[in-house]
Amino acid sequence: MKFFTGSVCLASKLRAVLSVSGLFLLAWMATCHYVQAAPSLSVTSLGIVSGNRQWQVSITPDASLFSNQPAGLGGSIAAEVGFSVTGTTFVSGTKNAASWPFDNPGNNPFTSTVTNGISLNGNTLFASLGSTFFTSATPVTLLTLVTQGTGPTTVAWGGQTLLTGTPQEYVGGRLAQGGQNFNNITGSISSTIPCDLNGDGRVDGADVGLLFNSWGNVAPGTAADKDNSGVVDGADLAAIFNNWTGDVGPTAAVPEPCALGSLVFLAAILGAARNRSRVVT
Ligand SMILES: [Ca+2]
Ligand SMILES: [Ca+2]
Repeated sequence: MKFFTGSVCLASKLRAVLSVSGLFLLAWMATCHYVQAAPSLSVTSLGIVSGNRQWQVSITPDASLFSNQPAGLGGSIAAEVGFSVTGTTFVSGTKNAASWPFDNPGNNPFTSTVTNGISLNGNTLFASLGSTFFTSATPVTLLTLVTQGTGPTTVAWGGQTLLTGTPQEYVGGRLAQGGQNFNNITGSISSTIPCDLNGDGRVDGADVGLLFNSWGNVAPGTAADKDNSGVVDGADLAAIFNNWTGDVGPTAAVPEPCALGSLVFLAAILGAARNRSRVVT
């Protein structure tokens, strides 16, 4: 479904079209843009907290889907999204209950059953939640995810397919707003570790060695110059020690130098689900 960026824009352009000529028509065509109206999902890394990684899942409503309701101009959102983490497991998934108080039923692609709210199972987590009435198109936290350990990993989302029907229909994660379903909500985010100079997922002696190799005056942007002071010195060494992870477990047995940006992460992870998103009003 496509929408104009704004009714003011539409009205003013229509006047231009009606009043004059093709020149205005051309101007209208050049300045009015169609946009894809849809709420969106984003995930950010909150870094390492108490020995585990934390991630924040946020939803941004689309204001063009807001409608006048007794509570004012706005709308609610239903979210049904599966998450998967590579190489480790989920410790917890906690919803932002103030904004998402409703545990909706949703077909869980990982269990092939209908589950309500948040369902955690090892390295997968499924969330089917309904929101309060939003009146602003600003990001609102949906979930805080915690994954086990500090090693490098990737959290991916989406990837749902319908359990029933032939052929099974790929729908990705699903967000519902304004009485419409928006499918194919997919993506992934990979962790980064501050001061991991060789990108092996740990901050340890190898990184200290790299730092000493660059000791002294350096060019701007040198990786070991953590504070961008133009010199690699004790301050940068202190930064490494402040982010020290040492041996972080199983992932440490598989060094992958400089591989954080090139790891092939799982994309097709999630199972299948008949999605039953509904908008809570
Ligand atoms: Ca390292
Ligand atoms: Ca420095």
